[in-house]
Amino acid sequence: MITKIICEIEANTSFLVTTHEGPDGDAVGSTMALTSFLRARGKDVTLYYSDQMPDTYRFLPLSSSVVHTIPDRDYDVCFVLDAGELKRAGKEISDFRRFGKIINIDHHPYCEEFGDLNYVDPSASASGALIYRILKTAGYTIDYDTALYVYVAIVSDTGSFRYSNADPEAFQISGELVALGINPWSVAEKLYESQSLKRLELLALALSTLTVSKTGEYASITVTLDMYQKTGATSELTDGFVNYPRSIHGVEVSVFFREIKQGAFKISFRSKGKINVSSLAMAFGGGGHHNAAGFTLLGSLDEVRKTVFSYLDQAF
Ligand SMILES: [Mn+2]
Repeated sequence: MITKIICEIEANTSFLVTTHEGPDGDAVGSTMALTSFLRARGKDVTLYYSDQMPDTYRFLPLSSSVVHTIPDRDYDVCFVLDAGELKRAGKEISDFRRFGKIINIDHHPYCEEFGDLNYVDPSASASGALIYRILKTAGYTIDYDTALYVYVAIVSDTGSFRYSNADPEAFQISGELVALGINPWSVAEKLYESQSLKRLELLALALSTLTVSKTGEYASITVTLDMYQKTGATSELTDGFVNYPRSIHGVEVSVFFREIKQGAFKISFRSKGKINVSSLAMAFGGGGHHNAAGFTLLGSLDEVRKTVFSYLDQAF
């Protein structure tokens, strides 16, 4: 599959590169690594995200070339990375048909085969690792910026090498990137030690909603629309909030309720490892990984909480 993808790259000239809504570190890192490779090959590349990316990633050199509107033109190939399903790339991409081929590169276990080519490997730590394999196979000499993108992708998706997907390949690739000049502390400082005050103020409000189940096996926090108003924070700043309830001793699954509009909530699950939250989320029409999954529910906060908690009570 890697060879087929490289052939498509060689044979074509214009590329649209995109990823899922609410881009995270892997989404940003993998698309930027691919973009810098394609541009180094003299290709004409548009890097498009349906949503704004979190400020955290603004230090990445290619962040200035990200667009949020698809240009009115045709492309030979559309790359969709780390998306799981095409609709997660946003409505503009799902409706966009002005490309010859679509290439899907992903590591989600239940990735829909929506591409003309599908390079899906759930055993990979990050989509960034899949891009790295392609770049190496293509014989590309990884420059500093590309190394930075791949490193950000892997660090983000492995929770700084703490999650079970931090496999030998994740360490091996990262080792090569560090040898190329990547400084783990300076990246960590950018990603984790440069929070805005607004984010911490929002987190304080979110933590005040903490609930723990009777058995102590799951815990939740909530962010509502009025909390954004109170703090002046935006939804991008909630990235990582879901991990706090999970950090409690004995809690296996954390639940994060995030109000996306009046009467609609995005629910994220994070597992410590014993529970497969991807199958829990599938019961609600969502999906994800063993340790991280999500879905959307309509209703008031009380209704949504009741639905999710009674399902979890049964599941446990
Ligand atoms: Mn990923």
